[in-house]
Amino acid sequence: MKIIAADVIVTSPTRNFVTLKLTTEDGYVGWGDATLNGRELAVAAYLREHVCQLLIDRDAHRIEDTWQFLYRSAYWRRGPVTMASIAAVDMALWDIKGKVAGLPVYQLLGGASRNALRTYGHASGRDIPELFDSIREHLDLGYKSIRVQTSIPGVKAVYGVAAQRQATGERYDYEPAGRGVTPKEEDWDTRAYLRHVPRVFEAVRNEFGPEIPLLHDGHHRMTPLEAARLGKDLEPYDLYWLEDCTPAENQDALRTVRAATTTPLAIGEVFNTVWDFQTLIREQLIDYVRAASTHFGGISPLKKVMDYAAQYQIKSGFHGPTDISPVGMAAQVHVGLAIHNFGIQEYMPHSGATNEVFQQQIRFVDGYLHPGDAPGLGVEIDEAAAAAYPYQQAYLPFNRLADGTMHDW
Ligand code: EZ4
Ligand code: CO
Repeated sequence: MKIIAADVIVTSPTRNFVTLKLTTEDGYVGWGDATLNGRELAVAAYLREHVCQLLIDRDAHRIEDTWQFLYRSAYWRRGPVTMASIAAVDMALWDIKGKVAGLPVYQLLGGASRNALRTYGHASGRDIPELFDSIREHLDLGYKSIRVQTSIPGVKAVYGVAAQRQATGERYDYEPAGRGVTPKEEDWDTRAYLRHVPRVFEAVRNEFGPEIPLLHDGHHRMTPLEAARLGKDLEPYDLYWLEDCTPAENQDALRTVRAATTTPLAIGEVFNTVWDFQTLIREQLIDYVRAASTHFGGISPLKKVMDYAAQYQIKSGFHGPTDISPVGMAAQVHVGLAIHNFGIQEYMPHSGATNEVFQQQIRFVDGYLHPGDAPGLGVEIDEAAAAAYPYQQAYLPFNRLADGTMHDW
């Protein structure tokens, strides 16, 4: 079954998305997500200039061989631009195979291992009362597990606080990337952060009790020793996980954190191959794999890394921000439904405009997600709607310390 067309669609309904469309000779269409927040056009060019023409006349059924061809024939391996491009091809081919078989992709991956995926939502506040309101709102929406982020006294802007004003005056909400021609500068103070966060979790436990699974994202900003201290200080509050406590390029750092604390650790939203997880999984330095289908080369490698992690009782916690398109989200929800070692799925709904462009089957009911039973991934793009939202330049913010030094954001 030959591929006869490969097209890249860049659209910006609320935020930018890059989508690959593959068409076969018998009229099947498959969709893949290649969105890389703040660097979207690099992936679009990689696909348009270097990949699309290689897909014409290939057999759409050969998913694994096409993945290996794109990975190995480039010679230059890995990296977010390459792996988001390969991810889009992989997803689109799984979408086509499901449509040809008349089955949702999770059935092709072994069938459902559970009824639906439990999720966590993002609660946040500029202060404790605003945080409590946000937690209550998320519980009312059905979420059973809650990520907690707050402003830090003395820090003007910090990642993950929805009500905070961006430099443009808009609310942050779920989307940290700000539209405009330059990235926005924010500030950071690790000592203030380490003092404040345990007090926040103490207040949340006092108000909401011991049962709700609570999560927190350190967003790569701590040293190993600082992360070890935060993990220890948070132990009384029984976190479900502490995420990205250190920049995980230095994997030895995790041994220091691991030796110091029993707070569970989740890492890997910026990872793009199984090699990035090899040491962390083999040495059991993490508890949750934070990869996202879109940035990890697609459905095929996500299934493989989870099968490897299963040997060590390490579970999934796939990255699910709104910069993963509905296609990428569907792809990892199919994987999460099929694998035995599913942990939890991060989830926040896409905007109305995004849902107008991406017509999805995904169901969020009482805090649980299901990808639906449409053949393939279950997402179709309305290309006319997509064309009405042209690309708009946007950048993630960055941090500088009080003395002007660049710091991880
Ligand atoms: O900042 O995806 O856990 N979630 C996160 C995300 C990332 C964004 C960057 O584009 O850390 O919100
Ligand atoms: Co994160």
